[in-house]
Amino acid sequence: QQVEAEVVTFSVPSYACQRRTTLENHNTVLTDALSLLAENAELSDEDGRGVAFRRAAAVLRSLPEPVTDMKQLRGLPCLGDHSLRVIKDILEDGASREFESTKQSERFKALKVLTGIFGVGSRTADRWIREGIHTLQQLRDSGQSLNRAQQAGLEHYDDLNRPLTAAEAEAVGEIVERAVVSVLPGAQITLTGGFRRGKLTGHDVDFLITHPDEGREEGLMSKVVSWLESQGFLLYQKTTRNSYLESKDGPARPPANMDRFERCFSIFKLTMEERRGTEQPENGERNPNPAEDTLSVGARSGSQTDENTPPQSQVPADERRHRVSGEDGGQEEAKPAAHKPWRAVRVDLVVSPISQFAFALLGWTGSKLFERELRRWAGHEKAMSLSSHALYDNTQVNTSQSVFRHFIAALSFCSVKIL
Ligand code: DGT
Ligand code: MG
Repeated sequence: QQVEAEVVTFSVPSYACQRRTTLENHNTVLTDALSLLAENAELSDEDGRGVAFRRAAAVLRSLPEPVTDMKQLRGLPCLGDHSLRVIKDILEDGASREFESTKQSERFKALKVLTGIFGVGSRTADRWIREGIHTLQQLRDSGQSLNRAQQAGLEHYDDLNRPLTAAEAEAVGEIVERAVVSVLPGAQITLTGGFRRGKLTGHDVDFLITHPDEGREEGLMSKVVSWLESQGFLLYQKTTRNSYLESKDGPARPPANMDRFERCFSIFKLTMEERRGTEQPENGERNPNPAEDTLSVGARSGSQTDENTPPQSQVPADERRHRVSGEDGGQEEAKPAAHKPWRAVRVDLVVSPISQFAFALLGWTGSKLFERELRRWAGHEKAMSLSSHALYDNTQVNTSQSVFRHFIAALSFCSVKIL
């Protein structure tokens, strides 16, 4: 009798925030399939199923080598029946029917194209699809009223769906730095989001701004935005003010996953000069008010609600950047961007008081699953509530700062640098 060939099994901690996951992925076929199914669930308002697929994908992404046999998965956390079925189909039959049919489905393709428009969430996309709109051209021809964000999103669709490089993120960082230093010397900006995690490409550039003296950051965002606007750097911006102190349940205990910092969702105009890192001429030919150009007459601003949700945030970057490729994309591209001397870039600016800076930085570094898992771990394993504003020991009152030190000590096995 032959001894069964030895099967390598893996040991993986339950929470994503307890795992060291590098950018190297040995199981891309499996994780691509699970990520696409997660994206489809999220776009269909099935968040629970979306998270389950994301957790399963994250476990496979953390493995040190390719999975070749279902036996290797024994005892691994976060692999539910549905995910295991998809993995099994791929390992044993070479393909998952569910993955293939979802990927090819007209509805999924339309949801991707439409939610690829900045300012369009899954509910709006779903409504448009029910009205027979599946492509950008059909949307343009439909006479649908678009809010200001969506108009800008449609206008800059190709740019905003093309991945940004780290060099472009750096160029944007220099502009933001110039803006911040001009309006409040001593203020500090920190790159957050995917680029802070070392990703080579991203869908936007995220920054956190603070000042070492508590309170000096108040009013900073509007000045930064005015400076950027006066220099012609903004194609679109929408600022939401800080609502942390005025909310009825804050500052005592903000609900997890909510963030009430003053923030600016924007679209920058990044010219070739900035991308090459050269200085702009003093008297360049910039449009002093380019944001006006993006508005078409009769815009019904506020008639849609998606502006209030974080644009594109439900959709993973890795999928987003391929939106316009393939059959749909080929026909959708309005004009080739090749010879344009600038590109549109999504930029998120967040202002935090220094007292909440560590939490804000942790919260805005991502990834989304990491953040979710960190909060789940804090709640379930440490009886603490973590948000982007504070950390509370659920068993005590008013201990956020000292608790944070314990928490960070406990986190030392993670590759998160806080300050
Ligand atoms: P990408 O797509 O290449 O830009 O990848 P990320 O990881 O930079 O994703 P992004 O820019 O959507 O968000 C950056 C991180 O900031 C994300 O991992 C979690 C956090 N974040 C984003 N939106 C919100 C929000 O509305 N509230 C809070 N608390 N955090 C957010
Ligand atoms: Mg980002």
